[in-house]
Amino acid sequence: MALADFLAELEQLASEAEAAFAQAADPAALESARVEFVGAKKGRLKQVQQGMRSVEAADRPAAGKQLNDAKNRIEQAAQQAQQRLNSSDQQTAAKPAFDPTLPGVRPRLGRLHPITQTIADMKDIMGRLGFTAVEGPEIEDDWHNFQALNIPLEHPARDPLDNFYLATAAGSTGAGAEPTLLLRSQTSTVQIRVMSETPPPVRIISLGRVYRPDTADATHYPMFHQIEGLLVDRQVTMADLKSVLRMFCQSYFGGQDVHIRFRPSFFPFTEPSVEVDMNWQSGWMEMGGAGMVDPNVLQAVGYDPEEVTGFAFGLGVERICMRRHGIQDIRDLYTNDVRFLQQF
Ligand code: FA5
Repeated sequence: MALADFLAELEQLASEAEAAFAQAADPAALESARVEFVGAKKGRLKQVQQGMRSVEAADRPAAGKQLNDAKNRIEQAAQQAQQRLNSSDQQTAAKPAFDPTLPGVRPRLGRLHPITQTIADMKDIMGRLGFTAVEGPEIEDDWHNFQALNIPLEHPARDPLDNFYLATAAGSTGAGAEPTLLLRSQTSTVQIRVMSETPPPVRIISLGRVYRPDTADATHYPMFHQIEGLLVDRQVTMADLKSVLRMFCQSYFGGQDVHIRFRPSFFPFTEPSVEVDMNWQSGWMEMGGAGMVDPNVLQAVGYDPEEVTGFAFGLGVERICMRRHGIQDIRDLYTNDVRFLQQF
């Protein structure tokens, strides 16, 4: 046999063996490739090796060297295949078997902020007392935030130090033809919006953010939430107001030992007016303001004060949430410390 033919046969054998070992996908395929190529008796390598006898004597050393190279290539391919299958075996063994009988694992979801939870509870309780929740804008004009609420131009409640006025297109804060705009300082604005658009009877609540340039301390924050309530009908009395607020507190605080008290006070848009406190630590904490809707306000929205009367209240949502959960400092609600928030 000519040396060139022998070498071609060897090359063909080696590359077929390499391909077969590379494709072996499981131990059985690996074993059958071994038998085919390097089997002790009938392996194809053995057969090619026997063909070396017919190569010219002078060419045999070169043929022998090439035979050894081919053997090495085939052995290496077999070893690599073995290693590949061993490591995929280990990976499969490392994975725990899927057990369809185990209970499912719940995804780790976030949770609602305590203020969002409080607002939902308040809507629920007041809804059961027959109050419909309505929304109002956070950017308000002078009419809804002050004028219609019986707060005249010279009233100290309009002081720029107590309100977040917005610069208008002309760059002023409302002097001249531009309307005065501000971030609403109370949800009482919604009373005016509702009464201007709806004839009596009215029975609504409105919950949302309000803004005041107050210095933050344990019970004050520059942005906070209020729940506003308004009921206008024939013969509504102060006793109705007190009953509704007591029922609300009883329902919201449940079995907790929470007492509320009413103190005479003054608001330009209610007459008489009260402040509502709840007991807190060894004293009292102000919860909100309330009173009978002032006849001037009823008139400003086109209602007849001889026909209808009403009560209104505006309570601080944060303080009520703090009282229920024993939160000592309002700032904890807005620091966004996950360890704090996870408790609710
Ligand atoms: C008012 O805002 C009135 N609009 C309430 C009202 C409505 C009276 C309807 C009559 C009729 P006052 O400014 O007191 O009232 O605020 C009400 C409540 O908001 C306070 O009692 C307190 O609970 C809460 N509050 C006020 N300022 C802050 C603040 N900076 N941070 C947190 N809560 C506050």
